[in-house]
Order: sequence, then structure tokens, then C-alpha cells
Amino acid sequence: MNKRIFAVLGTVILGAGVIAAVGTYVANAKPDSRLLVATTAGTMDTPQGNLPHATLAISVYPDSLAGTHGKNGGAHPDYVTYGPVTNYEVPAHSVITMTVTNYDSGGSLNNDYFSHVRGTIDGTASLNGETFSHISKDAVGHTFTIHGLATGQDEFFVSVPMKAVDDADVPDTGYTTKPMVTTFTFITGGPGDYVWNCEYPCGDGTIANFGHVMSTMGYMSGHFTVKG
Ligand SMILES: [Cu+2]
Repeated sequence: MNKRIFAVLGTVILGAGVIAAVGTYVANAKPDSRLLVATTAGTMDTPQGNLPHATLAISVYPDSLAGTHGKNGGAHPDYVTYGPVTNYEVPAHSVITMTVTNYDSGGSLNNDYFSHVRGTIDGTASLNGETFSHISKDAVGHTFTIHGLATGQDEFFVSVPMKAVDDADVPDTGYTTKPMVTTFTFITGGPGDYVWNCEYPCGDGTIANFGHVMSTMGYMSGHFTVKG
């Protein structure tokens, strides 16, 4: 960018404009452009009729060494992360089954709200094959929470808690052989660009554990695109 344009731009975005610009940047930031597209899987009978079905399988890790963030974990090898990538695409007006394999331990939620399954068919999910609608707020590893906002045409909210792996089952190196496998199914509306994030305060250290990994895109947050 040449200096003159930069100077003009700098003036324009001063004051309240800075806040708006930062907000827009954060909302549109795509530091990791890799995308995992849901796999089509025939059709499924749902309360809204027989719909196209697609599946998406992801994991959550207690560090960033699983290859998601490059060799040796990239900039933050100690950050917990979803993977294999954190941007997902699913078809519109379809029924989506997501499987999340959690290898991480956890703790207590600040807010009991996110220990409940929300926005899925029947308001339930399955944990290692057993149906559930909520878990203890003191045994949460992470949550997968899709927020309907911004460019989305339809309101869209799905939030599912991932049960924590027992501390005793988390090895010092490598990943547990007893992950918590959560499966849930929900119906998409029209096309839209959404964001998802984890609502468990898994970002050690700073403000109420919502710093570090929790405020860095591409670990505990990403894009969730419903494509028409
Ligand atoms: Cu998390």
C-alpha cells in the first residue's frame, strides 16, 4: 500500500472507525483458509421431511501437534485445537451429522448454558453411543457452538458440549486411547457464512481463561459455511 493511501486511510479510520474496522477484520479474518467440506451421504428422514444428508468428522486435541498447525505445531504447539482444520462447509437445506472425537481433558464451564445440547434434532446428541441432552457443567472438555449472525439469511444456532476425558486417561505424551466421541445431527437452512467457537474457557492464563487460544482464530474458532 503506498504511503499516501495509507495516510488517508489512517485518517478515515481514526476514532470510532478503528473499532468498527477491527471488528470487521476479526469477523472476516481467515488466517487459515483450509476448508473441510462435508461428505454427502444419501438422504435421511427428519422432522422436516426427507433431506439430503452429509457428514463431517473432526477432532479436538490437547495440543497443536497433530499436524493441523504445521510441523511441530507451528506458532503455538501448546494450544489446544480442533482439527484437521477449523473451517467447515456443509450444504444448505440438508441434514448434517457431525462427529467430534475429543482427546482433551477439561473442567468447569462458567455458564451452565453450554453444558446443554442445543439446536440439534430432538435436542439430543450421542456420547460414545449413548444419547444425552446435557452433561455435567464440571466435566466439559470443549464445546462446538455455531452462531448465526452477519451474512446468514437464516437464524442458525447449534451448540454441543464435548465431555472431558478423565485426567487419569490423558497421557503425558501422545493422545488418549479413550477419547470422548460425540455425534449430533442438525438441519441447515439457507446459505450463509457463520462462525463457530468453543465456549469452554480452555485458554489458560488470561482473563477468565478466555485469552490465548480462545482469542486466536483457527484453534477454538473458525468459519462455518452453509453453501447453497
Ligand atoms: Cu475449547
